[in-house]
Amino acid sequence: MTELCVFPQVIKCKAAVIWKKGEPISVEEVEVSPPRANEVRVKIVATGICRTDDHVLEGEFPGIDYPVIAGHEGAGIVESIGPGVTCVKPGDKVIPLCVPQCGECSCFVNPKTNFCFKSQLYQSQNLMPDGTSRFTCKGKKVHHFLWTSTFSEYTVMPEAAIVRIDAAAPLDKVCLFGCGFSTGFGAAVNTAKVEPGSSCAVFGLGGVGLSVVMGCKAAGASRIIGIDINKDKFTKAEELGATECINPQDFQKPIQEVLVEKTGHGVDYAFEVIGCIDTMTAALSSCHLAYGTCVLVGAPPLRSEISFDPMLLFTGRRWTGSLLGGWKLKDALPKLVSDYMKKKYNPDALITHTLPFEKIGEGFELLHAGKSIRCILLF
Ligand code: PAD
Ligand code: ZN
Repeated sequence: MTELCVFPQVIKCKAAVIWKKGEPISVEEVEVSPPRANEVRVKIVATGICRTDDHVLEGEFPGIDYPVIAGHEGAGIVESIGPGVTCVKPGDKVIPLCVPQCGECSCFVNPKTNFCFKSQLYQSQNLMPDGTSRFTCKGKKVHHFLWTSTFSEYTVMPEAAIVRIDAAAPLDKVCLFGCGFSTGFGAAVNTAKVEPGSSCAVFGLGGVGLSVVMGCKAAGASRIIGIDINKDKFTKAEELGATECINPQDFQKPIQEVLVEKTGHGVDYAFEVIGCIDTMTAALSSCHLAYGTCVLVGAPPLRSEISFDPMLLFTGRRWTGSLLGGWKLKDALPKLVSDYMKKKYNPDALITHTLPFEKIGEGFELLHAGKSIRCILLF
């Protein structure tokens, strides 16, 4: 083991490869090269399935070259480190960061944002920073995704994209801090800065939307209206803090008109957590005309455009987006996890299914059928 840490070798392990967009995900044996300078190799223990991974599967995520290993909501243990790595050591429990903190770019130094110009979301190459990949399968190069690629038992990332967490943290639960929970909760408390007594509308009650509900509740919102076309999501939404839930299909008129009628002049905060153009404009229109804020959380469909009446903004509504809940993840995640250990948050409520990694295909079927909130895969 000591030798392995000093002279890391290529590791063969299982991973789910997406060979081409639109093709089913395929569990394969892959080779994972050792970490190079300033890189870390991690043994993933648990990973969630997020709708964003499905966007990669469907070819709806921007800047993806195939074949690729998706997965970005994972937690694991450092297996080996490359030269120059100081932030973690073998044996540390870690969470890979889908938005890194490079420590250098203009966003890093600006407290107003958690964006990073070194992130794969900005530099649309799904390879390591030196332009190469650490993954091969059947003799072919396989691409990384967001530098996380948690659908592989072993994965490599730059040290900017990893953070150590509490050694006692249960990895099969805190993997949700890698994306879903942090994204939704942070969209409410960081991006929108929901205030006590305010009214909120949450469009989409999946794992991320339910985390927005939890964030609105924690911030003291007095009215939290959940909106979904799948009524099966309502019970959990109400358990987690929604004060009422509605299905747009139950109304003759557009959902924004229903919400404006229900609240007088519209909600203080609306969140779009679906990733659909129509609900993005509906969410904006359902905000208070003078001081409502609409936060886009759902990932926009590839090459989509929105047209809307600018009067919607002219009267004072604000429209913004939230990436990973606005958290500077390297700084925020260890604290979020330690607060979880103190039972301050309950992301466990999002976990509806736990499956062995080999059943990843079943996990995606559950998501497509609207039966799961979060399905955790265990290696
Ligand atoms: P999910 O598929 O589990 O949940 C989406 C929910 O929306 C489901 O309950 C659907 O029934 C519901 N829905 C679908 N269409 C409609 C409609 N027209 N009206 C009302 N409800 C509808 O997804 P998720 O919670 O994992 O992710 C939600 C989105 O957030 C998705 O686009 C994902 O890519 C994005 C995301 N963004 C970030 C970020 O950093 N901004 C991070 C993680 C996920
Ligand atoms: Zn995600």
